[in-house]
Amino acid sequence: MHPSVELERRCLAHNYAPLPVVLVRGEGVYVWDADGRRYIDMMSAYSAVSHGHCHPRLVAALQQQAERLAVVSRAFYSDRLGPFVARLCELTGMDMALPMNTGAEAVETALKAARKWGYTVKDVPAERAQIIVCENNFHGRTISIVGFSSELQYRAGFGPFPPGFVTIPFGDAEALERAITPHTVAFLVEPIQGEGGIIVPPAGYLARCAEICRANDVLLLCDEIQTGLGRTGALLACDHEGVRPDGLMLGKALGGGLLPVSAFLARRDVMEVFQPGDHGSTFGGNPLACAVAETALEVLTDERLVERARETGAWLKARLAELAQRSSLIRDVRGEGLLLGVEIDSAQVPARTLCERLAAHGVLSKETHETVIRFAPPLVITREQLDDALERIEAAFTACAAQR
Ligand code: PXG
Repeated sequence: MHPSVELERRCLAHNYAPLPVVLVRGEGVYVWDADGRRYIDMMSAYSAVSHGHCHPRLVAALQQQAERLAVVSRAFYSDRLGPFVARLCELTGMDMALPMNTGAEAVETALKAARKWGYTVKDVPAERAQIIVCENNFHGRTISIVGFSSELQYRAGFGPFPPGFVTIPFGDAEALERAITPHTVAFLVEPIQGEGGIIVPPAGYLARCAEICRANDVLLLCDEIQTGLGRTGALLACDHEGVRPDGLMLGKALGGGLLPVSAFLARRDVMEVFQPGDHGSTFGGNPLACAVAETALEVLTDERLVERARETGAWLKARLAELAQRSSLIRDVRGEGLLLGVEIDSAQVPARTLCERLAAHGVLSKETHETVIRFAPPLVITREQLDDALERIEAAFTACAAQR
C-alpha cells in the first residue's frame, strides 16, 4: 500500500471512499499515479478542471501573482479584484459579482441576498421569506444547504436545520407556479442536476420557470457551479434556453483547476442589498484567486472551450449511445456538452465496480447515486483522446459483463 493511503486512513476523516489510485501528477487530460501509470481523467474533479490539469497559462498567472501579492483580505482594495469582477460580469451578462471560495459559499451568499432582497425590496414580512428548491438537488454541504437536500444521508445526524425552504419536483414548472406564495423570494435551481445523476429537465423548463418567476416577482437563482463556464456546450447552461437569471452561482472551473474560486453574480438591485459588514470572506476575491480566475476566463475564450465542449460532447454522447446498443449494462446515456452520464443496470454490476474496472483500463471517473457514471473530461480534450478513452471504456464494460 502507498504510504499516503495508510496515513489517510489513520489521520484523515473518512468522509470519502476514494478509488484506490494515488495521483501524483497531472497535465492536460492526463493524470499519473505513484507507479507512473497514466490515466485519462474523465471526471475533472467534478468539473473543476475544465481547463485541464496544470494549464501552463494558468500556472504562469499563479506563479507571477504569487510572487507579487497573494492575500490582502477585503479590508483594502487590490489591483486584481476590479478587473476580474468586471470581466466576469461582462462575460456572463450580470451586473455585479461577489467573489467567494467554494461553491457552497456562493450558494449561501445567494440565499442571504435573496432573503434580504425579499425583506427590503419585495416587502416580505420579517422572518417569513421562503425559498423554493428542487427535489434531488445538490448545492453543497453546509448545514442550511443540506437542510433542504432530499438525500437522506446528507441530512441524517446534522439537524436541526434553518426553516424557510420549500421543495418541489425538478422539471415541473407548474409545480413552481403552485408553490409560490406572497412570501416566496426565490427559486433556486440547477439547470441540469449534476450530483443528482446528470438529470436534464424537459426542453423549455427553465424558460418557463423564468417567466413564472418574473410574473410573481420571485428571483430565479441558477446554480451553475457545475454546469457553468462551458461545461454543457454553452457558456452558461441557462443560455440553452435564452434565460438570464436574477442570481447566478459559479465555482469549480472558475478557479482554472488550480484554486477554489466561486462567485455569486446578480442583478444590481439584488446585490445592492449587501451593506458593508453584511457578508464576507477572508479569502474571497484575493489577488491570487483573481489573477488565476481572470486568466481562466481568458483561456476559456482564447481556446474556444465552450464550442469545443459542444462539438466533442455531441460526438462523445453519440459514441456512448452506440456503446449502449452493444452493452446490456447501459440503460441510458444523457447530458449536454461534456457533462454526460451513463446509467448502469446496477442489478448486473454496481457503478462503483465499473469505476474500478475503468481505472484498471486507464480511465478515471466516479459514480453518483450508485447507478450513474459521469463522463465529464476537461473541456480541452481532443477527438483522438476521446477515441482512446472510448476504447478503454468499452474494454472495461466488456470485461465487467464477462465477469458476471
Ligand atoms: N452546487 C453544485 C451544482 C455542485 O455540483 C456545489 C454547489 C458545492 O460546491 P463546493 O465547492 O462547495 O463543493 C456543487 C459541488 C462532494 C461533491 O463530494 C460535490 C460536487 C460534486 C460531486 C461531489 O461534495 N459538487
